[in-house]
Amino acid sequence: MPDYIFVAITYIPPQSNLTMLDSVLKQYNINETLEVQTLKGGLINSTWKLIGKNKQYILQKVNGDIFSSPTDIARNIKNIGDYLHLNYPNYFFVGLLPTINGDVVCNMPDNGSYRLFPFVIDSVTYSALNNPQLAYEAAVQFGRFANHLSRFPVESLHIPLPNFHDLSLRFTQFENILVSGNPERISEAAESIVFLKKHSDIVAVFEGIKQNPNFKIRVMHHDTKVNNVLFDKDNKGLCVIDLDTVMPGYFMSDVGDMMRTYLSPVSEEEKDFSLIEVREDYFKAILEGYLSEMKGELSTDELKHFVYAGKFLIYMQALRFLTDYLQNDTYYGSQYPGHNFIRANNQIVLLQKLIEKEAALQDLVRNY
Ligand code: GN1
Ligand code: MG
Repeated sequence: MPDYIFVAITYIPPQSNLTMLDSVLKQYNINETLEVQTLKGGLINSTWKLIGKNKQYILQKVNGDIFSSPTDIARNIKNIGDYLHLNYPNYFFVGLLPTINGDVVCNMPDNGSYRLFPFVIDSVTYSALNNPQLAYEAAVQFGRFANHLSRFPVESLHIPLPNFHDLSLRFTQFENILVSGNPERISEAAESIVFLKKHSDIVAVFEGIKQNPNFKIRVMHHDTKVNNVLFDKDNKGLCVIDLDTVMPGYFMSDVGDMMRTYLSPVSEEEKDFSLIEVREDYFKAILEGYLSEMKGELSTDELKHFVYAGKFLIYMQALRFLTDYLQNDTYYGSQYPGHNFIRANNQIVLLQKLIEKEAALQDLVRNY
């Protein structure tokens, strides 16, 4: 068994985890001594960076409670990678490494599914942005991803999470939990609940979009938060990562999550809501970056809803965090009491700030 040096972790992994790591890495024929770092940032899967003498890897355990078929997801990633490689040979895509059996996912009996990526040496990620140029670079990356896949057969994709960004369904789930959820938490959240109900016009607009043929169903990433872009040492965008949720969807999913995570100087984890802001220069950077790749693809109706995309996604994330709080944190988990309540209220403040600036941002789109 190779040696593992664990760093940057908050607990010593039990022997059973080491044995599991050993068995997984055998499947990839990796025998060298590795430094293992636990990467935090994603809320769903577990992620480690493995540092060997010459090679570095990203190992992930897919959360099987949420993703029922890691193999189908791996197939999506492979099919997209093959398509991009064929049609855009210079496009930088981080694909999955095969096991010794040639599989792109490593299913361990009774212990879930793992997968391995090469680590992109010298790449960096950010959880919040302090420079609009980074927002521009990230938006170019997601725009390019969508543009290059605009002729990919969208219906051939496996749908990992059915109705994932169906705002109508998210709203119904929220309404249902107000009946069946934790009663103390429901009383505690009364103000937030009133706010979210008051803004259900955002759902009504979505209902209209579903009926409008000018909104195209596209290959969307569905998780364009800023830590899903790799940058190089000079802060140039390198590529997009975390392709679990790539599936058919509307442009608002990708543009909206960029707005949700690039506009404010602080992330969804921030407890001091006075620090939440909507920065116009960052909006301009997203607009210019995304449209530099997607302008020819978006319809007039879609373009008119560019600002709406932010409202759509931030509102949905607030619903999802609050719903989870009211259902005792069964989806996102919680690292301290009230964690998902804080996250939900953080997103509510962000939505308020966006609505305050809506007219000004709409002008920026009009004048683009
Ligand atoms: C989850 O696990 P992660 O960080 O990639 C979630 C996204 C949310 C995000 C909020 C499958 O993404 O939809 O926007 O948390 N992914 C899933 O941070 O639910
Ligand atoms: Mg994700």
